[in-house]
Amino acid sequence: MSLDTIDSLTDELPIQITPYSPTIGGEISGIDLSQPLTDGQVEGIRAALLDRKVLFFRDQNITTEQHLEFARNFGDLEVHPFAPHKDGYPEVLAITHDREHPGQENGWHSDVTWRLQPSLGSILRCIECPPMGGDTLFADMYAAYDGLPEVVREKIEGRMALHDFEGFRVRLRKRGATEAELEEFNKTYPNPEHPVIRSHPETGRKGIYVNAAFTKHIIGMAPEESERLLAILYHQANMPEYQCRFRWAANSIAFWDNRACQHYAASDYWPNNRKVERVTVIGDTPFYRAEGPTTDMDESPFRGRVERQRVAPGPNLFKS
Ligand SMILES: O=C(O)CCC(=O)C(=O)O
Ligand SMILES: [Fe+2]
Repeated sequence: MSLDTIDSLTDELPIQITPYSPTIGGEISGIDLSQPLTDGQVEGIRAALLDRKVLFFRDQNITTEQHLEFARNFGDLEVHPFAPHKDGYPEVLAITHDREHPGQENGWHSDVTWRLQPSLGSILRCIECPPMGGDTLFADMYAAYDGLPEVVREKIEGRMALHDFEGFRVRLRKRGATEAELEEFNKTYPNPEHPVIRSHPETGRKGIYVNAAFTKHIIGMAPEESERLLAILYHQANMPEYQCRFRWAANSIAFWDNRACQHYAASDYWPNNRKVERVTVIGDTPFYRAEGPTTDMDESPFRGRVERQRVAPGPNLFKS
């Protein structure tokens, strides 16, 4: 869907969308999230999210209740079993970093892919912002998929990969969790298998759905081959052509589609404080469908080295 058609979707708008890059990111203006939204506004935001993969809002001085209310427009809310939440609000993840607790979300990932049903999206609000640094980067996983050479796609289409919450296990141990408690978590959150390439349930588009934080290996593949292909797939998120970058201010909000993009919080602001709060909308079971539109552009806008990169040892699969 083009940005122009989003405007004409409803009579309740206008909302304005300022794109951040050719395929990902858009800043929304003309909406006050402290007020209940009309159905038209919700539909407009949903359509913009599907097109842009991540939306940004500025100067939204809202309460925690209003943050939750906004998120509920898009589905039921998730309670994170491991990460700390805001006092009295189990559905609000509190992510606070300071001199004693440096930022640690600086790895490309899609949220909670260790769940059987990973989230639809997350709505992150900035409470306290460092004077500089602490940006969040987002990478378009459709574009990253579209940019893969045919020889790589052939090896991974239809494959499944195993996901695990290992990073949280390490943190839980540090916080003093016993092995018996960890065993309970392992039982409650058994390792899911998700498609390496996921079809988006609403747009039908295919995107890379493995991430360096939670994916372990590709099922049914020799370990070296799995490692090599995962290295190629993870590297796609690193390419600036597929990214946009968000500079936070207090009361800024980012709303990302966790099914279509990955994110990375730059940890370059220590020893300053950075405080954000996240509300997460529950998603569905990921699936793969062979057919599907690969791009909504006449031609890929990405040219040059992005098509010739070498990212793993061995033959360069990006060279045709
Ligand atoms: O702090 C951020 O900008 C993002 C952290 C993160 O990975 C998340 O909220 O899911
Ligand atoms: Fe995240």
